[in-house]
Amino acid sequence: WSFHVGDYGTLLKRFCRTEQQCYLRLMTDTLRPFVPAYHGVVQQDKQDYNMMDNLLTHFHTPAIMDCKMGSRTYLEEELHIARERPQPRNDMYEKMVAMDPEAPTVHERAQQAVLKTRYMQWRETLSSTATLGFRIEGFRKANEECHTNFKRTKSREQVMAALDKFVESSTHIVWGYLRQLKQLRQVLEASDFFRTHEVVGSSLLFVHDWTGRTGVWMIDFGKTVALPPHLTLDHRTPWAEGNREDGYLRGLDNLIDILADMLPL
Ligand code: 4IP
Ligand code: MN
Repeated sequence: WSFHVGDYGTLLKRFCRTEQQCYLRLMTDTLRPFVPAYHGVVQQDKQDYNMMDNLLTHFHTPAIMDCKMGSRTYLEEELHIARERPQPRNDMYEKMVAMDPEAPTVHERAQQAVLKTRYMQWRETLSSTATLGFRIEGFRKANEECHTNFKRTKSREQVMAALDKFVESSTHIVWGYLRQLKQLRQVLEASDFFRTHEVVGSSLLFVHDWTGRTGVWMIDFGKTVALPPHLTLDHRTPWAEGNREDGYLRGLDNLIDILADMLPL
């Protein structure tokens, strides 16, 4: 795994420069309350780590969920690389046929390999990413194993059913998440960091426990990159190659909508 629990309520995640740059900027942005506090780089057994707060510290046997945000899960940059130096991957081919033996094309079958962008796009359309702008990656309820079988959770109804399982039908918990997501949306819409970054492959981490406490944080900035000067995103405009739009806020709008529909009228 790429991270582990450090001392004094911290978390160590394998060093990634892109992610470090994001955390440094985020610590001075209005988004700061919605990301784990960043504490710099530490070395352990010759490996560098980004050190941040462990968000689970103040919860009691928490339930956690990871939602990958945005309608695109690979960078435009990765698309350029795939064209200039295509590197078909056997591991992704294997993951693909394991889920659907019919999915690869004749050509891909002959190569026993698929391009990363093709694999990522396929995963986007199989799940709710392409249509709703986010997908559930997995969740773990208190004292249970992880549930990660959401690769085909695609329709609004399927997503709502999965969310309802995660919160165990608690309207109190749904209220808590809804309030925090609406706050997050307001802050995102005014954030300099957000306006000036393509945010891809980033997740929202949902945490709640039996005391009724809830929390939502933005995590995973390994593919969140600064835009060229003078280019900004609204994160809602549909993607067309070159515009760098990621659909993040469209996903958040849909997530808020679905949670609101889970509450009694
Ligand atoms: C994974 O596919 C996830 O999309 C990873 O994203 C991604 O890493 C992997 O690409 C890809 O194989 P599955 O979820 O279908 O297994 P995440 O890290 O958010 O889980 P990147 O680095 O693109 O985020 P590779 O190239 O690391 O295999
Ligand atoms: Mn992730």
